[in-house]
Amino acid sequence: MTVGRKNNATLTARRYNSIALRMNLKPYLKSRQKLIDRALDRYLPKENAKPPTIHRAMRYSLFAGGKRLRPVLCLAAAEACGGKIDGALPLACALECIHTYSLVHDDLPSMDNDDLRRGRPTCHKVFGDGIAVLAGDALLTIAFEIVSRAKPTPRYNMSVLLREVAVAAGSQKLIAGQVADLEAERKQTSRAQLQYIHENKTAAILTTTVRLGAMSANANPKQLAAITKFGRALGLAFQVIDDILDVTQTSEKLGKSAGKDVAAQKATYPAIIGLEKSRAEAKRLTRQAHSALSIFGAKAEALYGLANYLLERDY
Ligand code: GRG
Repeated sequence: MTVGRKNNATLTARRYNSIALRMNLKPYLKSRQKLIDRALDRYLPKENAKPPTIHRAMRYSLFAGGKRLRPVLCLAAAEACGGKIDGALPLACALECIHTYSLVHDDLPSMDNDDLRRGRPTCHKVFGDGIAVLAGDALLTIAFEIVSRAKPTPRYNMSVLLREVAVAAGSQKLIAGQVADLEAERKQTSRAQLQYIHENKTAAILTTTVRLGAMSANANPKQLAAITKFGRALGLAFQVIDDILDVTQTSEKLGKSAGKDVAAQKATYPAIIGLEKSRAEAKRLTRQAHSALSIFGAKAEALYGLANYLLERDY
């Protein structure tokens, strides 16, 4: 980094820090989560819609108390690019459905075999393996139906939006990351392989989340590139933090089984580079995410605050 760019990043950080101090993130998150929950409730078939079992299972996992970080970030990205949250809402909800599908499938006995998710028994524990597989499938499928409700913008038509979602959820991104993760268990994993897993399993969906928000605001190429940089860095930071929390927190606090990564000999940052270096890496990536926001000025204050919020989770 040149001295000039470094100064620029420091200035941006100072400016945003003073804005972020003024922004009270808790009520902001609460009101956004409410808005997203209401929209998801509208988009999903009712529990008693035929066949009720599948709709109960979909809703059980979708309304289990997730933090809604991806949709909140999608709406904030739309605002950073000068758009309105209404235009981004279907895209935000679609991504939450994909995220929930991935959690339901990840928890299955044939994958991570987990009993606890979002503080309650996992989908397959309540509905059985077959229905949990189908609930995941149905959540993935409905995501595309929800995307089709979005209003395309002059630079991004419906096929661009659909492709963006399909690629992020597909065999070369989210599923690629999950495959690499499964194959890395109980094996020596290099830092480069670990980065591949994190980029695809976690950062790809997070990047698409913010890109879709930007697209709903008809972002120009420079804005979209900056949002993409932000999403990638934040996605990687998020996963490093998640790896740290798995080691340092209790199951009760996490709402999912803690210590599972170590037990399954998973490839994680703390396992490969140690806890202290992992913390430093999470901070470095968050700084990188912050400096990507410099072109947006005050419009990106929520994105800036959200990145800080993720970093400052108690770990
Ligand atoms: C099954 C194709 C397929 C993929 C599974 C989601 C996933 C990939 C694995 C789950 C385990 C994991 C560590 C995923 C990385 C992303 C992550 C940290 C998810 C948890 O996200 P939060 O904390 O969860 O936003 P909530 O419940 O708040 O939405």
